[in-house]
Amino acid sequence: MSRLIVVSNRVASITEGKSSAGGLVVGVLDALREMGGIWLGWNGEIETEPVQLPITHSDKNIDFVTVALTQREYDQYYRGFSNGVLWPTFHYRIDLSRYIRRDYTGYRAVNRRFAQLLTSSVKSDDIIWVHDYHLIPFGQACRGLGIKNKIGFFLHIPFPSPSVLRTIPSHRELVESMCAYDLVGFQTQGDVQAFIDYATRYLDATLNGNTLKMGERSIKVGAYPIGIQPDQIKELSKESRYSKPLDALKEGLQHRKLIVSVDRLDYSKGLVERFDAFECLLEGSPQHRGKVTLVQIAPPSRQDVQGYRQIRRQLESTAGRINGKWTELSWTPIRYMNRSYERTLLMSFFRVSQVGLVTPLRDGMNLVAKEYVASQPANDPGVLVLSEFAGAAAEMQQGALMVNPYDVQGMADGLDRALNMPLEERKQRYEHMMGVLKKNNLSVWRDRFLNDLSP
Ligand code: GDG
Repeated sequence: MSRLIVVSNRVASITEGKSSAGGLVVGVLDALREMGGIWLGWNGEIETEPVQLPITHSDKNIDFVTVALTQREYDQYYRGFSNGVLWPTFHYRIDLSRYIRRDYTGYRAVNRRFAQLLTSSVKSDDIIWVHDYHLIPFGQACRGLGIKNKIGFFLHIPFPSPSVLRTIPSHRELVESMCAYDLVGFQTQGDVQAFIDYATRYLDATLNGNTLKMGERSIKVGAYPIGIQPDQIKELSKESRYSKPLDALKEGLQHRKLIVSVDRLDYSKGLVERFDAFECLLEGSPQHRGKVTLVQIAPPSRQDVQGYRQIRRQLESTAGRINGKWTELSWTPIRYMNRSYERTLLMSFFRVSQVGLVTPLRDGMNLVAKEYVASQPANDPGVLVLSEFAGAAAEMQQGALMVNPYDVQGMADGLDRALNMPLEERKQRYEHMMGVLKKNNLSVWRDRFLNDLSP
């Protein structure tokens, strides 16, 4: 049987307990355990001297091969090009993209460096699975080193329409490099279509079924919506039911209704618009004043990238303004927390809430939307209010209340409807979404991708 080689920007530490690790990590680790293999990537450290040798440690049948980045590699590959150009552009925020040619050069160089790390350990029938936007040219770098194995690439974030993509000066080289893969997977059919549009229009590729032909090369493309492990999440959501933090949350609520939101603090997640929508609800529907609380958990991320500091300040001032205006002696409308919580606790917060509010301006998938639903009690489920621009919308639109995150009034109306939704309708919507989550779970995602890569 073939071994699996997983390549991603960050390699999860094996000390991460199963309950604290996110779904994706668990899914990839399970596949690696089953097939045996290697997980390769950055260890999260920055070294002052270029380090030549990777650090390898093994756990059962998995070798973890990790390297530190130099400060310059970090600045150019990670902070500069990946998070300063690709992330904003692929989320349609070209206003936040800062293209610097040497960052792009550094990005390619780190991709080559990672590929070189593989050359000594790759065996001829290994299957290579590359993850996400940090590593778009990794496959091409492998081909340049003579690696002929099956290599698949999965993009976790949206693939933008060609007119947006073309704002990145090196767009052509970037997408051409994706054609070194045997399979390129996206979260939604919309992303697949955007990729095909670009390849057929600007790279003279032709499409035959689900295969793009470009000169000598054939690339399979497809939508592989990432899933979760709904049964495990349900269990997690019950685990913390007698914990102190959950008690504290309930005590603070004093039987008020709870709307809960959880996102990395990122400008793509639509947090400001969401706070505005909550205020709009208070303004337009006085019956909710003093009766409902929005808990927003937003652990900071990428604080050394410009756009992230900006959104943090903007959110602080928006939350401060709204709370300043509406807070009463016994009620604070928005509880805004810049910190992370244990996974089990998050799921228990979901479970005791009446509404899960997930309103990104753009999102590849959004696993929080799926985790929210899986955490609900079947006999009294909360309502998911979901942005039509989350990848999850493609699968969940029949069960969730769909909103446009650019329409503040529309989101307020959605919240009002969710807070007043009768039990029967909530149950129907929940059952529908649970059906989808069980059918497209995390192992289905992984197995479909790996089977298509190496039938
Ligand atoms: C990218 C794409 C795509 C959040 N806060 C805490 C915490 N989380 C967990 C959530 C969830 C995960 O982090 C976030 O996943 P998302 O999918 O919502 O968003 P991104 O981080 O932007 O992920 C996205 C995903 O890749 C997978 O393909 O869906 O579109 O952008 O699992 O629960 N976990 C803990 N504490 C927190 O405070 N423990």
